[in-house]
Amino acid sequence: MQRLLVTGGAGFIGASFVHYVLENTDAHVTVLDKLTYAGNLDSLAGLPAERFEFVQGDICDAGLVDRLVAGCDVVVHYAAESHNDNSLHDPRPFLDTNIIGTYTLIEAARKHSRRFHHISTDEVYGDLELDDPERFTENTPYNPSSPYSSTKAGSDLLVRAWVRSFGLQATLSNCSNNYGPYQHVEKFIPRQITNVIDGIRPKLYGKGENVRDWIHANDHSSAVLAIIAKGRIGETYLIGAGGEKNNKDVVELILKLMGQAPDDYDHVVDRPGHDVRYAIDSTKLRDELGWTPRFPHFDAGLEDTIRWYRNNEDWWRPQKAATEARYTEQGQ
Ligand code: NAD
Ligand code: TDX
Repeated sequence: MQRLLVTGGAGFIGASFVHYVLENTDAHVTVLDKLTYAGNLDSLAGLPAERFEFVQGDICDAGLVDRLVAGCDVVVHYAAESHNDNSLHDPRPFLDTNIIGTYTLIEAARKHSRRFHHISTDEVYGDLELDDPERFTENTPYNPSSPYSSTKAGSDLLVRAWVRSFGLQATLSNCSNNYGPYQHVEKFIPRQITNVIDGIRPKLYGKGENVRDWIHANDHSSAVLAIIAKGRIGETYLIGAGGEKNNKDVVELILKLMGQAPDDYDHVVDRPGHDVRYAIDSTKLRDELGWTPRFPHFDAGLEDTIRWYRNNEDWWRPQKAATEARYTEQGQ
């Protein structure tokens, strides 16, 4: 039985991964999470005690990290400050967690010769024009736009350098935009679903023409497990499910699925430096590791996600008012 140390396991994608691993393998999972505003223990409720342990702590705490890494076989590193809008207002925590936190983990993984998998984002590649026929590949040059994506790019480069200079047994993955249960209400899709539930009109930045390449969080999890099992050390794998949609279409679909008029939303001030389009070419992952998405139908996945937010108001309600108050202050 493998012992996984999952950082950031109380966040959106980390929690989805923990559920996925416990349901689909016999691994033991230890979660290390600081429980920032983005972490929620309720996302990990009801997991089997004999295969799951939660440790509250900071990935920048070298002593704690050293002890936990020593006690595991594989580190799967999700913990991050993850929201672009926050990074534009207060970049400092992004540098601490995304750069120093990653450094702290790879130093421990190097010392104890542990397998390491680094979770990253397609945003490290910058953006594409709307009419660009190309998509991001593993060979696209890094060109991040925001404090968030630049710190993720920095963390990727640290991991690559530790592979090359110190022989760290690491793989990396850069995934497109995730959606599904347990996502914080600050993010686009849950913000709009919970706005509609609350009778608030959805808020679209700028014209709403920006394109994101949506993937269900469970498909991200199955790809990460495939890379941990079969990925080649030192390699990067792009994860995407061919889910390009512009923001306006997504808002209109949410409104339609929730029984509202499709034009019942507001345009608000645009995000500074707003990336125009992300699109992933996941050929390497599919051809080398035989991975395919199991939830490729965005409309059906979105309908399930809407149902989850309707049925789990207790989970998101405590964060909603403060999140909307912050957006209102920002004119968004
Ligand atoms: P999230 O903000 O929902 O969760 C982040 C988690 O990390 C939280 O539980 C938080 O408490 C924890 N954390 C933050 N700082 C910490 C610290 N210093 N020490 C320990 N724990 C800390 O983020 P998410 O959307 O689940 O993203 C998880 C990872 O996936 C990130 O690395 C992100 O860059 C990457 N990613 C996200 C997406 C997406 O669409 N959300 C897409 C591609 C990649
Ligand atoms: O209210 C909103 N209205 C709106 O139009 C919000 C919150 C967002 N948007 C737009 C901005 C983006 O074009 O929707 C799109 C998605 O926004 P976010 O959910 O903030 O995601 P994004 O900035 O694309 O980044 C996400 O995907 C890549 C994650 O937050 C990152 O952690 C991940 O790396």
